[in-house]
Amino acid sequence: MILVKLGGSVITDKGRYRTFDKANVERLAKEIARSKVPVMIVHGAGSFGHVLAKKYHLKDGFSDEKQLKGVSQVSLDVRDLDLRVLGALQSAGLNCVSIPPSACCLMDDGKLTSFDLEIVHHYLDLGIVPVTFGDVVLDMKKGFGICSGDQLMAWLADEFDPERIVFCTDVDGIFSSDPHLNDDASMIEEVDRSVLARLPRSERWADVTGSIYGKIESILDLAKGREAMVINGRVRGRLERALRGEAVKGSRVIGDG
Ligand code: ATP
Ligand code: IP8
Repeated sequence: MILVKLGGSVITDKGRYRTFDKANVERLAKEIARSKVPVMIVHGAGSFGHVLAKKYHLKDGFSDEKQLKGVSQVSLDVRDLDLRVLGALQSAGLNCVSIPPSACCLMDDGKLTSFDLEIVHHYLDLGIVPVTFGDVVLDMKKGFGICSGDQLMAWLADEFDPERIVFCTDVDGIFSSDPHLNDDASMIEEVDRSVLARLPRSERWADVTGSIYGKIESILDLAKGREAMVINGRVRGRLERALRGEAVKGSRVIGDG
């Protein structure tokens, strides 16, 4: 089984609230279906999650009743996004079901501590593709919090030990600096913790889960003894070839142990 993350930068326009990239998601769905490889899918929240999560300070947990409107709206928005992704996957011929983290996950002080996977196992056994996503989740310490798709990827990788792990973003891989802001940025083919420490920090869009740096941190954690790749999900054919095990342009993340 291959664990795939469709990043928020690939399925939405992260700079514009609730802008779904239908064409790209439909193409990716067809690529996944054509590859005929068993997968489990996680998707990011993109502009359906990060914009309001930032506005209402949801990552910091409960401090004010006014935030509850934000919890409710973000929860609604990410479900809306998830339904659109599921629709594209189903139209491409993949039988899939949604696993909403708000209903089966718990966090403690911002860290995912519980994700009941018995149900996910049963769907996989039936040959149905489970699809989960970055969401607002109950937090035992803070009341609520934001669970990123990257945290879910780490949890699923530990439980299911996938053959390969593929993260799709809107750039070719991990670069020496943000390639959208710096034309001289060069792609780093092999990324380890020392690379993360050297990366200059910048943030183009609201991102409450640590942007690319939070992502590299999560991938370093989950990549122990496993192959994890960051590839460009906006380039036609790249995900399909990666799923088939062909060599594609991208960054390989090498875990600590
Ligand atoms: P989400 O977490 O919402 O699902 P995502 O998985 O698509 O999003 P982002 O967190 O948006 O991924 O990370 C990709 C973005 O990170 C790129 O659009 C790029 O502009 C930005 N970025 C900043 N620094 C770097 C870097 N050193 N290498 C690669 N991308 C970088
Ligand atoms: O897009 C964030 O998940 P991500 C989830 O995978 C929300 O970082 C609700 C902002």
